[in-house]
Amino acid sequence: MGDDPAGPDAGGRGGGDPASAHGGLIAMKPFQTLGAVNGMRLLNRLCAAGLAALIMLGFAQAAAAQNLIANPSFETPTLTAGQTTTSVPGWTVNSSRPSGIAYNIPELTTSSGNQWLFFRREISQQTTTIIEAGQTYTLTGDFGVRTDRPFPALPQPASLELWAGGTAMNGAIPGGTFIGGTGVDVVAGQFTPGTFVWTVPPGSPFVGQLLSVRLTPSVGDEIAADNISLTTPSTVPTLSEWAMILLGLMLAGGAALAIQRRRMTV
Ligand SMILES: [Ca+2]
Repeated sequence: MGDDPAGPDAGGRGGGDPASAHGGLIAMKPFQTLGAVNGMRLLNRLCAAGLAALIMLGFAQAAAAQNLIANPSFETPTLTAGQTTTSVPGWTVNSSRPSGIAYNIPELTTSSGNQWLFFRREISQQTTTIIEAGQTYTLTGDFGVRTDRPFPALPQPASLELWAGGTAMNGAIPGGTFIGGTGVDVVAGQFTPGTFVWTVPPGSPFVGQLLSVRLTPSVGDEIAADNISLTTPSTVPTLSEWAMILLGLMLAGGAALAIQRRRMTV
């Protein structure tokens, strides 16, 4: 028994000081493994949080970009180079003079997409948006004219208008009320933007009515329009606010990982 080399050693471990170097090393292994596992879990959670934030950022961008106008850039129907059409889906057209959609030409390149509207009389569209009390509506659009279709004098104004109520038909909005708009001085060979902003005042009689948009050329000659937009302010955080949230997540994650690594090396 006494010459068993394993006896005294085994007895020493079993009855030894738990704070000895040997015992301490045995105790550190599970601690380090647990720390690494916790670190990985923390990292996974941070990655999941970052992914969720990115997804929400995508939703925020989509919400901020929502346009209340149908066929706003006149990209429907899809044309090819050299084609034109008198079909303008989503809009009503005064057809007493030809209007329609054209594909880009050297004399005028669109400000959005590959196609733009040409019109010689007014066109209109009734949206599905019901006017809300206190809401702000921003109407924008680009107007131009081909370099080979000179007016007697340029620039000429085109009108971008916001209407309430009534019914859009034949380029007009009979029964509706003109809310306001902006004139855009059209020049040859390029599109010029115009903007009209309307905040519904307290007690407005238009609350509950449908919003409509009308585009009107000034002198009955051919004017081009493109990139019509009607939007309301987004209620989700802005891109800069989301960037701050992501930055905060990254800083918090970095600090947490640094603390975890420090604990593992102690
Ligand atoms: Ca377009």
